[in-house]
Amino acid sequence: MVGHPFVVRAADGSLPRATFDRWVVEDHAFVVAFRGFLEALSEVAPDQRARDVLDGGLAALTPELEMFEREARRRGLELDVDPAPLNQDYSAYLLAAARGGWAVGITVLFGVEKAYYDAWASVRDAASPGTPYAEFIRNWSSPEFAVYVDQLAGLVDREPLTEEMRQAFDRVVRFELAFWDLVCAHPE
Ligand code: MP5
Repeated sequence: MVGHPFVVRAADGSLPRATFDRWVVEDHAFVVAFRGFLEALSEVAPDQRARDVLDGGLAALTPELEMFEREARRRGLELDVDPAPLNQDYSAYLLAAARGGWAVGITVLFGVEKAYYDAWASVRDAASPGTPYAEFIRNWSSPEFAVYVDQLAGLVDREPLTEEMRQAFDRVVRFELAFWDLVCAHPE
């Protein structure tokens, strides 16, 4: 994932403006849908410890959505658009995973967040000090976010590993790669 052209080019500053614009619009729609996934997962959380970790994740979504809205205003982007079919498929998969029970749902949540931690930590490590993506880098590669991802890993590790969990994790990885592909493959 960290070798994907989106991540590599965000880090070296060569990402076309239109590609990042498309990512802002699609990812904003993803995060709006993702909130529904987190709420559905909270409902099947097995105990208070799990609910507390998920509550932290839900609370972080308000400032995160504001960050997307600020960036969209700066870039003159319309956020109220129909998400691409792949983005809708990913969101539908997340909701289905939450309804499929806690073990699969928490595995999916861990995969989604770990993907962004690894990607943005890799951008952070290679980007120049003047990077236009500083706010996004901070959002997903801060020490606080690393702690959240570790807490999610801890919740996954409490569950006996099943084939369904492995399959769910693999699906998340493939959706994440397809998401980067989607935003890179726009007409110039
Ligand atoms: C995340 C995201 C991280 N924003 N977009 C995609 C496609 N994958 C993962 O989730 P969150 O809720 O923004 O931390």
